[in-house]
Amino acid sequence: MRKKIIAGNWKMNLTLAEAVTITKGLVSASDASPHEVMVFPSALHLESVSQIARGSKLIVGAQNAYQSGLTAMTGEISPVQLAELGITTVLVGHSERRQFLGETSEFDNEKISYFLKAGLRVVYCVGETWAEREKGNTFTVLEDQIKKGLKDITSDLFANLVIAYEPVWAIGTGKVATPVEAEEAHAFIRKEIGNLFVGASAIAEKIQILYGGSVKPDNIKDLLTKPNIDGGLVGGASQKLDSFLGLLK
Ligand code: G2H
Repeated sequence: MRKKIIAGNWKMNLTLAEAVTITKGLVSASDASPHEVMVFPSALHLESVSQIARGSKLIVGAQNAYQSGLTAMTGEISPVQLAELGITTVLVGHSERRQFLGETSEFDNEKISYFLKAGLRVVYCVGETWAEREKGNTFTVLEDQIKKGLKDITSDLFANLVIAYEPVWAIGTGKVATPVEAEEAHAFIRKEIGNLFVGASAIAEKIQILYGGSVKPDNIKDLLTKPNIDGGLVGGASQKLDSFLGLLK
């Protein structure tokens, strides 16, 4: 039985005061929730947010990190520095980073491999654009992102991997994939992971696959009733305390 994850991706939103307020409100709700609850604040807020979450079940993750120990890499964050704050989870391959910062699945593969070997838990984001979906290429794109992003990841590392399916056309647009569309993509992703190497199908059954893209308190329930949808990676609706609590409910 896969545990559900409700994760808030705060992106480059929220002031420090807002992030602190939401985090304080989430601590007891996370402790009471049967689900795993995560937040991904701005890197500048990680220290304050993780201090508030310390000792609770609320998981604080980084939106990005660089695949190296301490080194000359301007503007980036090492897992070593994340570890100092007790941060053990990191997002990789969000479509905003693919679209606007040129991240590729090959580059993400370097990150995933390094982070998993360093003991971090990775949430790897995949998803097609509207143009790709319209051309009937959704599954080809997902297959490519899975095969390239997870290339040479060994079976022992999969326990710390979570996938987030985020159709780019549904991100922050108010358009949500229907539960049927999302389930179809999730089932496909699980099958693709099962095809990665001999013995991978048992591993694929255990992987949590989250849906992301305009998830709200009023549509999350229908999405989560689908057998292959194991939670949500939520942007906008995670950035207000009431709304985040509504998602958990
Ligand atoms: C997708 C999602 C969070 P939103 O990017 O990762 O954002 O819920 O605002 O569409």
